[in-house]
Parts: sequence; C-alpha cells; structure tokens
Amino acid sequence: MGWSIICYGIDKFLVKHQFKIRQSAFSWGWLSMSTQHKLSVPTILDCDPGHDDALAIMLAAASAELNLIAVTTVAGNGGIERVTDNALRVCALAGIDNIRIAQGARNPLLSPATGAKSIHGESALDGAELPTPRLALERIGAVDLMADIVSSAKDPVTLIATGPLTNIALFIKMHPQLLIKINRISLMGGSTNRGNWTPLAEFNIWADPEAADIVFQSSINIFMTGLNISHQVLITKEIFSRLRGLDTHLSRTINPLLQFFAHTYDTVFGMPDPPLHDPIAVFAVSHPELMTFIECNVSVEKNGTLTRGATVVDIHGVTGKASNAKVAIGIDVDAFWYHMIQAIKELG
Ligand SMILES: [Ca+2]
Repeated sequence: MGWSIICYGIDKFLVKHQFKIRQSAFSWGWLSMSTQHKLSVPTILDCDPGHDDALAIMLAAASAELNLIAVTTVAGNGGIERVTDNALRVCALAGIDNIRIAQGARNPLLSPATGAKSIHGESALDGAELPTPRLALERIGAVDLMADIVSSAKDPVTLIATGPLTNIALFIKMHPQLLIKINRISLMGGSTNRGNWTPLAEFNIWADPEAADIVFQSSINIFMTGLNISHQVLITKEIFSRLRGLDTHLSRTINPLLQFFAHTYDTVFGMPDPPLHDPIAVFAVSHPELMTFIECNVSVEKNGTLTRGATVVDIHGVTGKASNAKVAIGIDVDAFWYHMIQAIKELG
C-alpha cells in the first residue's frame, strides 16, 4: 500500500493522531488503488496567481493522481482581473487547454482586497512575459462553475484552495446541498506557529478571515498546509540549477518568474531562498503518503486587535474542541521537488 508515516521525532500523542489519519486515508480508498487502477481525483483549483499559484496549476495539471477539471480565481495576490488574466496566461504557457476557468470574488466577504504587490509585483505575476490566453473565460462565475461541476460529477470532487477562501466560503453558504459531494478541501493557509503577512497571520487567511472561519466550521474534510510546512520547501540555488537544467520552453519562463519571487522574498522577509507555498496543497492530494498530518481543531481569529487572521491550531488538544482539520506537520521535501520538477518537465 505504500503508506508510510514520517514521525519527525514527535511524541506519542501526535503518533496516535497520525494513525487516525492513516485509517481515514484507507477508508476513503485513497491508497487502496493498485498502479493498474490509478486514482484520478476530480479536482477544482481555486487560486490567485501569484507565482506559487502558477506552479500549483502546473503540478495539478501534470499529476496523474488528479483530474484537474477547472481553475477558479479569487482576488488575493492581485485584483480579480489581474489574477484571472494570469491564470489564463499560465495555462497558455504550460499548454493546459482541457480545463474550464472562471472568475470569482472581487473582494473578501467583509473587507476590501489589498493585493500583495510587495511579493508578486504589479501584475501579481511579475518577472517574465507570459503568452496571450488561449482558453476563453467561462460566462458563469467561479461559485456557479463549482456548483455546476460538483452537481454533475459522478464522483466526489476535491477542492484545492491556494488563495483567500472567499469563493469556497460562498460556495458552502450558497450550495449546502452539494457539500456531501465534496470529499475534501486541501488548502494552503495559516500555520501551526507564526505568520508572514502579520506577525501571527498568514496572507491567505489574513486576507479573508471570515471566509476561512466558514470553511473551517463547515464540517468538510479539510487538509491544511501552512507556513510551518511551506517554509521547509525552499527554492534553493540547487533547485534553480535543476530548473535551468531542464532547458525547456516552460522552465526558461519559470526561472525568471521565480527569480523575481526570490528577490522580493529576500527584500521583504530576508529569505533569499523563498518558500514555494501553494503547490504543496496540490501535493497533499496527489501524494498524501509523502506528508504527515495530525487531526486537531483549527479556529480562525477574526476579532483580535493584533492577531486578526491567525490560525489557532490546537496541536495538543488543550481546548477540548473537536478536531475539524488534518494539519500538515511533515513533508518529504526531496520527493516534493522531484514531483514538482517532473511536472514542469512533462508539461514542456
Ligand atoms: Ca496563492
């Protein structure tokens, strides 16, 4: 079956909870498929491209374990028109032409969109010239497209979220009858420790804490990958060298995009080797056996005067609140990069 638990020296409490995850994984049938019957999970990726979102789209499109049906966009790293145009251009760049793309929320539920120019630049995806879009944008919006796909899907659908959770929260509130057909949400957001956009809040959750709160309280099967994991997955000089070594049309464009990202990350956070956050939420679906999760309660701070948008992750179960998420606490970094670079290679 190939399921292996990587404990990273954590105590028996965590091991006990990981075991629960392992059992859940088997009961969902993730890992019961032989290589002759490879699981292909119907997937919608909701994102705000964004450099790391761009690579998340590529990993999702190239992963045989996923059937990427649609990409939906949400205001986050840039305004909604920017990130939607970026999603379309990324698909053109990577030769992804068999999916649907729809534009989603222009603003978070209660607050205005702010963007993240200091990290992603004016276009939200600065650093390289991207090709003209080839796919046409859907006439319906992101939430309607999600409902259309989920209601007509034969199998339960997985949602991967790599931006603020506005679209997902709206889907949950507008289509409660469809939630039974969502088998999981794998999201990049929050952290088990500190933040990045504020000292205690990670950008995606900080950008729309009310939406994140709706998602975490939805009773949907949630996989959370936060900064505690993504800050282990760094775009090092060695990774840049491997990308250059591919010497494909795609790698030659990705390289300056990620160089831009590395430069801003160094300027803003003093991290010359920037973390590649978003594709890990894809990896959590395609290769859960290469990550470690614990079940625990995650609450979102909506009212803190200093801590709005912080994820309060109850790793030690001290609150007595029921578990509502599987929170990533470990990843096989080398295996992640193998699959990420392989995806770029396959897309050409
Ligand atoms: Ca993102």
